[in-house]
This record gives sequence, C-alpha cells and structure tokens, in this order.
Amino acid sequence: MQQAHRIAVIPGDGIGKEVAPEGVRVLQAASQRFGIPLELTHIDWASCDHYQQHGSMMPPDWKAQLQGTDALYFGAVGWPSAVPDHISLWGSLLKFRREFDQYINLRPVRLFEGVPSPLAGRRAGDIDYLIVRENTEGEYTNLGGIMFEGTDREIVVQESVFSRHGTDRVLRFAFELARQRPRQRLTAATKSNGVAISMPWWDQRVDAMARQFPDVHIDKQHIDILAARFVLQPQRFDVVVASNLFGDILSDLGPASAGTMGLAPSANLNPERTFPSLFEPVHGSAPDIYGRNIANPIAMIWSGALMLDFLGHGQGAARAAHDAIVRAIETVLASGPRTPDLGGTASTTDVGQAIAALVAS
Ligand code: GGG
Repeated sequence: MQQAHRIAVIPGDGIGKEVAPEGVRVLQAASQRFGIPLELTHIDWASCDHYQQHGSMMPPDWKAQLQGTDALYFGAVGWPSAVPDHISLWGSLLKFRREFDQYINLRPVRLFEGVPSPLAGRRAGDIDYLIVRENTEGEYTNLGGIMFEGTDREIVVQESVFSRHGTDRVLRFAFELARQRPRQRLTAATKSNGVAISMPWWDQRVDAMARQFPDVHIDKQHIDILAARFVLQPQRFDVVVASNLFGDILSDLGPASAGTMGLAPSANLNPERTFPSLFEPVHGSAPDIYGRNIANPIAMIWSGALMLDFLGHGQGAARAAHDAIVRAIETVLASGPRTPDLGGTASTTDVGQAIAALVAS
C-alpha cells in the first residue's frame, strides 16, 4: 500500500477561503482517479482571523505542527483593514518560505486558448514561460531601521542581502530547468547599471553558472526593459530567473498580460525535501471580492497540480494526475464556465465543479 502524501490545507484569508475548497475538490477527484492516497489536514491559523483572536498569525508551535507534512496547500494572506499587510505577510507566508527554506518560487505563466490577452494580437502559445523567483533573501529582508522616527530628521534604511550560496542555488535550479526545455533559453533579470554593487555581482554569478551550462542560451536584461518586453515581445521568454522583488513584480505582470491573475499558480520549493514545500496561487486575498463566490479558483487548482507533480517526483500517477488537471483547465477555459475576471458569470464553485468532473472522468 502506497503511503499517503500528508498535506496541510491552509486557506488563510479572504478569497483564499473560497478557492481552497475548490482546489481540494479537484485534488480529491485526482486522488481517486489515479490512486494517489492523500491525507489532508485543515488548518485555520496562518490567517488574520487567528491574529485578531490570539495576537499572532500562527500558534507558537506552528513549525512542529507542520514539520511532519509533505506539502502545504496555501490560499492567500492579508486582511489589511484588520492587520497591517507587513505583519500578516511576515507572520505567515514569509515565515514558511524562510523557515522551510523554500528558496525557489516557480511561477508558470501561460496564455490559454480561449482567454483574451490585454496585449493586442496575442494568441495562445505566444506567452508560455516560467519565472524562477529567489524566495528567501534579496530585497526581502527585515534588516534595517528608522532613526529620528517621527521627526523631520527621519532616516530609514533597509538592506538587501545576496549570499553566494543563496544566489548560486537559485541560478543552478533555473539553468537546470532551462536545459530541460526545448528552447533552452534563460533570461536573468538584473539592474546592474543602477544598483551598482549587488547587481553587477549577481551578473557575475550568472556568468559563472553559465559556464557550467554551455547548452543554455543566456540573456541578461535590465529589469525595466525586461518588463517592457514581457508586454511587447512575450514570445522571447522561456525561463526567467530573478531576485525576490524583481521576481515578485514580474510574476504579477506576466499573468496580467496572459489574461488574469486568477490563472497564475506557484510552487515554493525546498528541492531537497528536507522541509515541506508550499503551493499557492500568486494572487492575494482580494478583500474587494471576498464573500461573493466569484473568485477564479484556477490558480489554486493549477497549484494543486504542481503539488501532486512535485510530491510524485514528476513521474507515474502523479504526472498523469497533473496532466489531467491541466487538460481539464484547458477544456474549461476553452468552452466551460467562467468567473467574472474572464468576462463570465459563473461562480467559484461552478468552475471548481466543472474541473473536478473532468478530472474524475
Ligand atoms: N497566495 C499568495 C498571497 O497571498 N500573496 C500575498 C502577498 O502579498 N505575497 C507577497 C509575496 O509573494 O511576496
């Protein structure tokens, strides 16, 4: 008997609580059809509700509670009217990424058949790339402080941190990924003309890694022109590697250009599997639409497919389940129910049920 994958389902805040059940519905359909045993545990902390009741986003023993799981299936974080965003983010999602050393944030971007792109003349196939975002350091540090706070002499400093270990491991992952793809192209985001210490150093690390991957075509682009090309020439991109902040921005721009944030999945990976990896939609908690059952659940559902694939090492039943979920998403986007972000009137539940039914059949 195959051992069950132990998955902590953490809906979090806002529309996370609406899309997570649809993701679970599809996971259960895939589990049944492909014979993949799953042990799902529902977690209601890592949420602003928990913060309001207990004064913290998570219980003190959160790490011990999650350490034995194989993956975290996460919805969204943030309820800014009750908890400042930096408190909720650093109190949950960024803690998971750091403490579980999920140093890769893999974010696929794809324009699907039947989905209108805001970019004129773009068709399915024109936008199909992977963003690899560094996920534990870079610009996302809490190092710094404020001097003379509240006075007109106020000074604020926040450091960026790029370690050789942290940079090389994300670059190596991105080069290996690019090597496995037909086009073997890797674009490295930089800003070495303006950010004149850390970014020239980042470029040097890219060059050093490139020498180990002579089969990968490497292209370094400043983040400003790279962002423009995401809009003007998206078909140039295959794998894109970027620092934490640059990757965060690109991975909203990419999905927006491919129709909607509601389709963008992500995998926060600890490739060594020492700790659980985390799978979540790129979008946040969207308080403006929460409570109406209209959020697009596809990003959550696709993230679930990435999770199964990772847990099954991209092989056998896990790969088949992943492919079946992606095919079901393609079918629903081409001719099935659509949520309002795609111009439809269907509910979150309608879309989840339609995808689950296809996966089950
Ligand atoms: N499901 C993703 C989510 O809730 N994101 C909220 C957010 O602000 N994330 C920032 C980040 O990914 O760095």
